[in-house]
Amino acid sequence: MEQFRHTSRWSGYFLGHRHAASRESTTKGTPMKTPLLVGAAALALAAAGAVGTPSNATSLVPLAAQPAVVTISVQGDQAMVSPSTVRPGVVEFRVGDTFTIPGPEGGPDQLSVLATDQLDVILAALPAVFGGDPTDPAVAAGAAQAMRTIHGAGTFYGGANKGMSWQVTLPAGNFTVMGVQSTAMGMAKPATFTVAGEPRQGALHATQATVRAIGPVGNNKWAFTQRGSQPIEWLRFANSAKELHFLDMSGVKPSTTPAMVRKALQSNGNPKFFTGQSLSFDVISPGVTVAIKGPVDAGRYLLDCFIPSETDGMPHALMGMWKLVDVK
Ligand SMILES: [Cu+2]
Repeated sequence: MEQFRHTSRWSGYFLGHRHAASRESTTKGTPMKTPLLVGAAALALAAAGAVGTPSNATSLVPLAAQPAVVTISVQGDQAMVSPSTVRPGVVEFRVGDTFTIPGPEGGPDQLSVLATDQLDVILAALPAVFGGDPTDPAVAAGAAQAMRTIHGAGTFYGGANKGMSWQVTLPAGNFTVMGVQSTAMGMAKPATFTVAGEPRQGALHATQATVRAIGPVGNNKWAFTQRGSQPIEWLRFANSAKELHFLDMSGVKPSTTPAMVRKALQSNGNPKFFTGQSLSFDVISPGVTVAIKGPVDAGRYLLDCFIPSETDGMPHALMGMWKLVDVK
């Protein structure tokens, strides 16, 4: 499952520990970590206004409906956020492309946003999430407890790789930006920003498809819908379940079948069906919905999440939280 290590932050931790031996033989922190989709998103960003706003909308949409734009990045080992205060409502986060943090894993290449007044509790619990082999009952129990702690200690509003953008509705309060991929969790020193003042009008950007996490605790599933046959320029990701979830959306060969995925999940092998394309989006809490800026190219994808279950510590994907979908 080496591919998962490259395409997901939290799953990377989990599988990184599980496959510590094989990791030693690979070039640390380098290849395939920059998925094609991320590159495409960056290009779209560079093209700026060309993509975003239909010409007929520019004059009709009042300025108040435009989301606040917040840029998050890393300088040295310090997470950065600008501006430091925004009004409640839809916020568009743009992940800067300036950060590189040295470290065994190459440092965080994903920055995440959360609201918590117990950051120390979350940081202390994180190592147990990635504590090792989940078939070890003690490890699994520790991971489950850690997830219950993390779930209860904050609200997670997503996170994305450098060059990516997403929108989410934020209430008034204090928020933290941090990168947690480095082996020293939270190695990118957290930055904070404040949401305060008169609420802004406006809704999340229109999306052409929705990925939804559903199901009760211990029995999470994915649901996917694409409206019509419009290409996916923006993707909605909603957590309608009861546990924390991240989204891995990895391109797979068109011939990939559920049986092949099932077999891969049960083995330690490196599946051959991945194309190298992927969209990786960090944890959102139950009740949170985000709009992620794509595009997402047409093709077959594997949706998965490797967050340990709050029930028994088993990674969600190993409990059935994966789905093959065809993007038109
Ligand atoms: Cu999950």
